Amino acid sequence: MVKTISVIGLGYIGLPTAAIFASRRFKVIGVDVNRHAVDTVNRGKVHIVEPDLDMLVQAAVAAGNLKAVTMPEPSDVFLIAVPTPFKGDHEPDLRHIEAVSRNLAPVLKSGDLVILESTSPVGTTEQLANWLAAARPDLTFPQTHGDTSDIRIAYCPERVLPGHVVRELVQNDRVIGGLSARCSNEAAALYKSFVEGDCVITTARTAEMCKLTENSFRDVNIAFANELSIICDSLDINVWELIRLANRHPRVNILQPGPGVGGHCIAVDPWFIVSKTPERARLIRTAREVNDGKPHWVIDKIRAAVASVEKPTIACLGLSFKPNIDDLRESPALEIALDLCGKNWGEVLLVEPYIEKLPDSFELHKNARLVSSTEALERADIIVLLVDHAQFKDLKVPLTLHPLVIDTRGMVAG
Ligand code: SAJ
Repeated sequence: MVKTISVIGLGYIGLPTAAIFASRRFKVIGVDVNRHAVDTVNRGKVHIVEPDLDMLVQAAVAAGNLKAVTMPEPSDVFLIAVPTPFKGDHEPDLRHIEAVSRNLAPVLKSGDLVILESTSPVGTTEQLANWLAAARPDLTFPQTHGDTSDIRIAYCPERVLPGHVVRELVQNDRVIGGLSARCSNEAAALYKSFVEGDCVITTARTAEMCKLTENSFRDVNIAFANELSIICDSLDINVWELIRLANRHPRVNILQPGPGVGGHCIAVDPWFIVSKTPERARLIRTAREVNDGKPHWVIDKIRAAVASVEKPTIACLGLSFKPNIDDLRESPALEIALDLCGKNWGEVLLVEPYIEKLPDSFELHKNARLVSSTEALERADIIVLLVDHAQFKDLKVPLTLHPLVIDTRGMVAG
C-alpha cells in the first residue's frame, strides 16, 4: 500500500505532479537541489508560472500533505522529473538522473517503486536501474530478477502542454513501460489514482521512444510548414492561404510556420533519437536543422528591409517561445531580437506584454528598449511580428496599414 511518494525535481512537471498526488491524500515529499524552490514550496507558494498550480500547492501544503526537502528521504515511491538537456553536439546529458540515482540509492528499501518521467534517450531506464543496482548490491532489481525483484522500476513520460499542465496531467492518457510486468502494473495502479485517461502498458524502451516520437512528429511537421513558408516567399505565394487551402483536403493537416521552434522539449527531444541512430534518423535531423535555421532566415528578411531605410527604428512584437505565455526559454523570437540588437542597424523596440523587464541578456544592448505596442507602432520604420499573442489581434488593422511589416506568424497576411 503506497503511503508516501517522493517527487524528485520540482520543476514544470514535478511540482504539479507532486501537488496532484497530495490532493489525492498521499503524503508527498518534493525533493529539489534548489533551496529557493524548496523554501518557496514549504511556504505554500510556487516558483514557476502555470495556471491553477498556486492554488493546488497552497492547499496541499496547508493540509500537511506536501513538504519539500533538498535530499531524498525514505518513501514507497520515487518519481523522478529532473531535466535532461543536451551537451556538446546535441548529445543527451544524463548527469541530473545520475546524481538523483546517487542520492536516492541509500534510502531505497525492498518493495519501493522508482518511476522515471524525465524525457530520456532509449535505454535510460535500464541505465538508471544499473546505477541503482551498483549502489545497492543488497537489493535485487528487475533487470536481473524480473517480477521477483525487491525494487520496481518503470518509465512513464509526461506529455502535458505548458499552460495546460494541471488539466492535461489528469485528462491525458499515460504510456507506462516497466522493466517487468509487475513494475508496469504497480506504476499503472499509482497513476490511476488521479489520471482520468487510459494508462497503457508497454516496455520501458517503447515508452521512452514514444515520448521522443511524439515531439519529433510535431517537429517534423512544423519543419514542413517552415520549409513551405520559405519556398512560398521565393515564389511570391501567400503561405497562410496556401496551407488553409491544402488543409481543405480531408487527409491533409499542415501546421503553422513561425520564426522557428522554441521551448525545452520539441527543439531538444528529436536529438535524443538522432544521437542513438545518427545514420538512420535523417528526416528527424533535417527537420531540426530546418527549424533551427528559420530565425536566421527571418534575420535575412530584416536585413533586406533595413537596406531600404536610413537608420531605421525596428520593432519586434513578442519575445516568448509561443503565444499567450511568459516563457522566454529557448525562444526563437528572443534569439532573433538579441541578434538584431547586436547588428546595430538602429534602435530596437521590444514589445512583450507578458514581461515587465527585459532579460539580462539585453543589458549590453543600449539600442534596445521594452515599450508598449502603441509606441512601437507609432515609431517603428520596420515591424517584425514574432509571436501571435491574443493581445496583438487588435493590432491587425494598424499593422495592415504599416508600410514595412515582416509577419512570421501570419497575423496580418494570414
Ligand atoms: N509551433 C509552430 N507551429 C505550430 C505549432 C507550434 O511554429 O503549428 C512552435 C511554437 O511556436 C513553439 C514550438 O513550436 O515555439 C513548440 O510549441 P508546442 O506548442 O508545439 O509545444 P510545447 O513545447 O509547448 O509542448 C510540447 C507538447 N508536445 C506535443 O504536442 C507533441 C507537449 O504535449 C509535451 O508534453 C511537451 O512538448 C513536452 O514536455 O515534451
